[in-house]
Amino acid sequence: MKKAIIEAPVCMGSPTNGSQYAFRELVGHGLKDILGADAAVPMDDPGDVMDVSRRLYGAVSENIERGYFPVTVGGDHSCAMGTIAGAAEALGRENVSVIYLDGHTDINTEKTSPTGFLHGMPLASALGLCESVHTVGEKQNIFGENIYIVGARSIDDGEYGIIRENGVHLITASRLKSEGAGRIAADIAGQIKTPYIHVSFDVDFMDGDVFPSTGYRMSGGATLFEAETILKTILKTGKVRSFDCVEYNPLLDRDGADRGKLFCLLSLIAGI
Ligand SMILES: [Mn+2]
Repeated sequence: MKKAIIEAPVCMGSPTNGSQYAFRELVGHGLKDILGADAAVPMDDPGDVMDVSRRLYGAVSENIERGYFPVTVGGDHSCAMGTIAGAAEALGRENVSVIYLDGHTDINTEKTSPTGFLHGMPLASALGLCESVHTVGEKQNIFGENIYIVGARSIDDGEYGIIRENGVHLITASRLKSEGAGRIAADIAGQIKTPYIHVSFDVDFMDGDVFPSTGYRMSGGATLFEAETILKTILKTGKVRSFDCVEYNPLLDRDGADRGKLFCLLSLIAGI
């Protein structure tokens, strides 16, 4: 499938600085070749978090409709408000599952968030639980039973209730470790009933020692092998139709070692 890399130059949704440069850094070092992508689309004059998400909504849906596989490179994870809404717009919200690979659950609303940062809210926004000012596309863009959060190990109190009430699947990092990445990924692939999958991959899905170039370094996360196993199995379903890669901070990656790891993982997309 033809691929388009889309820039999400946004870091205002989080308290850290640097992830907004990831697209330029990765594309500058050859991400287009790694992915075999036909296009890399920068975003000029990005504006605020919601402005970026609304433009991503348009860019992702248009690219899918034109037969492209959009790979959105953030930026902080607030951009998933736009990318999930865009996939739902193009494919139909009942047709899309979201596999959310992340050390956090990112399902706070304005009311439950301890910090107020929008990068902790994209899944709540996609479920239609946030205020309209923090909503993109339809009020609700995805159904809870079609969301699979994998690898979380930092979950706020209020998020547990939202996950339960909305039937969201939560596979914590400790479960990933105890059951094994291969089995977890195969289970999810078997459970998914929709024809399409949107993958939202936060690099803090991986352990902070494995991949330190990110805003929130946390222990207990996935190894590179586990990340690779999960991505391979999900991609093999043939259902993945759009992809986000977020929260890589090139300012923290002085020797480019993490960029190399990321290229290894993203190269798996080249084959689809
Ligand atoms: Mn995240």
